[in-house]
Amino acid sequence: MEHFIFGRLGWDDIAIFDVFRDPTVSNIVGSSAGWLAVIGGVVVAALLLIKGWWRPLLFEWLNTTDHKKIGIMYIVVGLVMFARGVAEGVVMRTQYVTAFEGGYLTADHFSELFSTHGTIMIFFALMPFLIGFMNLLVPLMIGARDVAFPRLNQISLGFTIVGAMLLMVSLVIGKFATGGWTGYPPYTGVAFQPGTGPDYWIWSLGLSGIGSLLTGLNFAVTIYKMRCPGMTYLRMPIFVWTALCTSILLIFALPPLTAVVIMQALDRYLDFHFFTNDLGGNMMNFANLFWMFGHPEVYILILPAFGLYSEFTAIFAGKRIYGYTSLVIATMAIAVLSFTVWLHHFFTMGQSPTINVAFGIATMLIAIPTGVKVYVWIATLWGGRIRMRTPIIYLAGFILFFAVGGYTGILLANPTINFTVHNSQFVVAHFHNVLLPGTLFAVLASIYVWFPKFFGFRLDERWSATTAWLFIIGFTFAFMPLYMVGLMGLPRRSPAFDDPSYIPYMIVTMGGALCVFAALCTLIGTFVVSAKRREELAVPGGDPWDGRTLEWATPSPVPEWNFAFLPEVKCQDAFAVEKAQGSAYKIEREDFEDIELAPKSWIGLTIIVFGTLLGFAMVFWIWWLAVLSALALLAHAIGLGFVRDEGEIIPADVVERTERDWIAAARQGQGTDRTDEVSARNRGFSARITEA
Ligand code: HEM
Ligand SMILES: [Cu+2]
Repeated sequence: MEHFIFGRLGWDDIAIFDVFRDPTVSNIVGSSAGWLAVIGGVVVAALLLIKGWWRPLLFEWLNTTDHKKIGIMYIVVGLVMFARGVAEGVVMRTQYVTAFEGGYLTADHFSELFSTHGTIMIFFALMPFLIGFMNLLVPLMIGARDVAFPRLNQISLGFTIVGAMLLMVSLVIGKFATGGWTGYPPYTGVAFQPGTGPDYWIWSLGLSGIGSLLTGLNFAVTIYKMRCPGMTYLRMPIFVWTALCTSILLIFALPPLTAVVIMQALDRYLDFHFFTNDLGGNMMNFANLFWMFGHPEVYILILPAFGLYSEFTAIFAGKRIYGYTSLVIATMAIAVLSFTVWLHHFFTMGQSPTINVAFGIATMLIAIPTGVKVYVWIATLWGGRIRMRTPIIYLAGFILFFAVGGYTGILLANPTINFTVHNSQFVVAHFHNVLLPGTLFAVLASIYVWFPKFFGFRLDERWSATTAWLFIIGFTFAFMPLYMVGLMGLPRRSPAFDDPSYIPYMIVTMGGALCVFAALCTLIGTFVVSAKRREELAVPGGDPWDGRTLEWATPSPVPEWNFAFLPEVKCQDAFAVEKAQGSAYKIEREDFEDIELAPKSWIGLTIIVFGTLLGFAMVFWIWWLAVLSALALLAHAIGLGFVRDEGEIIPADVVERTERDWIAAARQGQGTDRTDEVSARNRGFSARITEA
């Protein structure tokens, strides 16, 4: 049935029509999701056209190489995908409530749901969130004008969007994999899944993985090479340290993923036998390679989050971080150890007990540096003047829950215990327990903290705090009961069960999931309400929370060139020290110079368009389109070598005027006391200026 023009794409693949062909409940749910995506896309396109937003989108955002805008785009992509992921979570939890009667979705549909949900949450929600924050903060925190390779940065974003696009397309055309986010063969091999599913998984991970690898290289070089004068390693903010470790993890962890994805593609497309037992392959090759990436990946997701917690804990406790050096050492230790434990993901898959024990002990060792960190945050709070703002609500939730998640991790690291609970809901409880309070809460809190820096106004406190409470309460009810049902024996990834005693727990967890969904709605509400009150919440002074690191020593929103002069630092927390000594907000030099911004580029858009076409063509065997798209990408990449493009020059007088206006305003500004920092009086000027 292969066709030259359409490959194996046929009418039956248009999933949004399934509901008309066969209106079962499962098809109604699946097609509705597809229609929602289509209608959403049409509405967005219409708005872009009617309101004329396509112009700024195209000429200010999609072709920019500004690290701040790229960071914002990463986070927006993350939020869109996160919304889909949460909705899928709710649908799955509803399935579990009806699972005693066999569930309202087919087994295949349920499997597709947990596969897209897991893939989305890990690769297209949490990773874009954290890489987004690395983009936003690292150059500013080290006193640089941009990352080392701004255009490469755009390329990374492009590849990430390609992966996300493929997942969205799979909602409408064809089916996604049913093999979970880990995609283990032989189940994802051609023999069991000849359709498009595993191929969607292969290309979305494969292509977005290129982007993540390039991000790692870019940020490692940025942090090694672009630090401002005086910014020695031990003066870097903790977040920069965690970004450095994450970059190194990305560089070493992504290649095994790329390798395993390519091998799986060769197995599926060209009948290789890397992972098929009967013809000399071995599935264990897949498991090992995948988790050589997969375990460091969880630290890619948690280390920058730890960095964010460290930064804003110091800010909202009003003192410097306790135990800076121990945090640095702990971060490095975790990064190194994270490469030595991958086997704990398959204790039950046939190694000798000796090997299991070695990996179990290595895993438990990670608890030591992680414990150090938790103590450091508590010690930072201790004796501080803590302000109970939204980020501290998230922090409190995090410290409590993360302790639970960490302990259950130690339980799972014990091979004997692991044999009884592996593949049960206990595991689902564990990883949501570390990922939601660990990474998601850090990201949500950080959106609150740094939003004013990049948009010029604060987020509404009441809405933000409500969102935080809803997430915490929702999380508790959605995931804590799963430890119990896991111990009682309910497997994960199971569309049905035959023991009625699970039902009450399932009802509670569905309630929790709905509460998380409500939190998602109030999160969106927070943005809407705050945007409406933007005048009142504006913080042109740039320093609404009495910040400590260099990014706060700029106006809000930050000008495209970041700093008029590259800063020179003499200590940690340079801005906090300057404010305390009364030497902040001074212009000591007159030699303002023209600043050349990084050139704009269209390579990102080329990648989004042709990368998505390439992935799609490979999934549906449309070979001519695949070749053409690949050639288009190659041609643009080669072409780049021949053009000499120059960035926009910001004239010295514009730089000077911006700087002087901001400083004059800061010197006259009514400084806010910390007690009324959420009131309209907070214009982003620290109280100390008026004292000085
Ligand atoms: C509203 C919030 C969420 C709900 C209700 C939810 C619910 C679920 C459910 C029901 C499953 C399937 C469990 C099973 O296999 O039986 C699942 C799997 C999973 N979830 Fe979530 N989840 C939520 C948020 C998140 C977040 C924030 C992440 C972040 C990374 C995440 C990552 C995962 C992963 C990796 C899987 C495993 C998928 C697989 O088995 O391949 N989830 N979730
Ligand atoms: Cu692991």
